Amino acid sequence: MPNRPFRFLHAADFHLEMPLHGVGEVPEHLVDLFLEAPYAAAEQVFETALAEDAAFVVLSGDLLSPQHTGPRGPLFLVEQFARLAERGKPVYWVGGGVDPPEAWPPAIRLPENVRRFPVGRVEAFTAERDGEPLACVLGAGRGGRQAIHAAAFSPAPGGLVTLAAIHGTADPAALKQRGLHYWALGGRHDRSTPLGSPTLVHWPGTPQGRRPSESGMHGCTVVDVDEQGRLRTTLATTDVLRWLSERLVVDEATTRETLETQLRERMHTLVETNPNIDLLVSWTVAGTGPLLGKLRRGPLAAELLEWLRGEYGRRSPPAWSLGVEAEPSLAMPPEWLEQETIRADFLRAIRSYETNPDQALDLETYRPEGEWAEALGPGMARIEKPARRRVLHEAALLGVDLLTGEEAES
Ligand SMILES: [Mn+2]
Repeated sequence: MPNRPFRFLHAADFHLEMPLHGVGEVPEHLVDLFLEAPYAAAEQVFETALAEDAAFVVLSGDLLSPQHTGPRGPLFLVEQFARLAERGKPVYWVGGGVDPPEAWPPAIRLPENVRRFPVGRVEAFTAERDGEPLACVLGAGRGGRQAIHAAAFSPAPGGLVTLAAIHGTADPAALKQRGLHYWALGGRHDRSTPLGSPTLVHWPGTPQGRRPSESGMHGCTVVDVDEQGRLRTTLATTDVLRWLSERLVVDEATTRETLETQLRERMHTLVETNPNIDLLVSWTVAGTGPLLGKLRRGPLAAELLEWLRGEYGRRSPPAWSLGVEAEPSLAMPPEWLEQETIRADFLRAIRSYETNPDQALDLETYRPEGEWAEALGPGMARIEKPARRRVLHEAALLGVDLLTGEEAES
């Protein structure tokens, strides 16, 4: 049966309760944007649905924690939903970790066009246009952290395009077997499509990156469905502030001047490829040579940062540099292990932990009291590979850095 072509919009993880974070200080001219970005980006999602004339909108959870936003969050969503209602566009919203249906404040009424899914069982809605069915939208809220139960989802009879809205992760192979057209997933802040046709499995990511690690473009996904029921996804960017992580490589011959030229050239490329949006750039310098040592210690990193901020950070739109850091690398002369120094003792101890996986790290003694202890969880004492390898590597880097004198560097 040929389908009627249509278009819908898929978004998730607005996290209206979560401001931007992960930086030591926010310059005065970016403060408002830091606070407003989650709302501004979410508004862009609804703006996109209207501009692209999506038949309906699928929201895959973690839109807001009403407890933490206070009334502003729910009132904002109601206002946006109402804009879609005016144009006859339904919203299918499945709850995630922070937004199960019962978290919604009962005093704020959701517009009629919003369909919510129950927790723990699958409910099916039929999206229509002019009285004709366009698609079957399945969804189920999940309690706690249980895995997605793929077998509970089945395609609608008669070949009607079927979507499933779920918040969480699942094995794409298990989802593929169900024969649905589209898995509208939520819960990952990066955009990803682990499986293409004929079953599309897709996370649109959060509309707005929240911290330095959530770098690159963020937005929502416009999905086009053709007569054959084939789907095509397109990113619509919605972020109002973009985090970028840039890595430069230097060598023995690199001088401060050539590094400045590299920074300048890269910055121009960033501004060109990310036009009309405020940028937050973290710089990492890798490679070899004396300049790296100078970046690790001494005023060079701070001076470069000051220069970058002066040159690019106060333009409109600004490209604000968050930091300039030398990439940690453990390139060290082998004789360091043989010496009669504290550094050598330390490195030998690290190596012993590396070569004897049964030797417990015994980090329990360093475990802080109170709230932090809870955040770290009980597993800290029993760190497994590859976390164990990473911890040892970080410890070695830090130890070498602290136990190596200035002269030894040159
Ligand atoms: Mn989330």
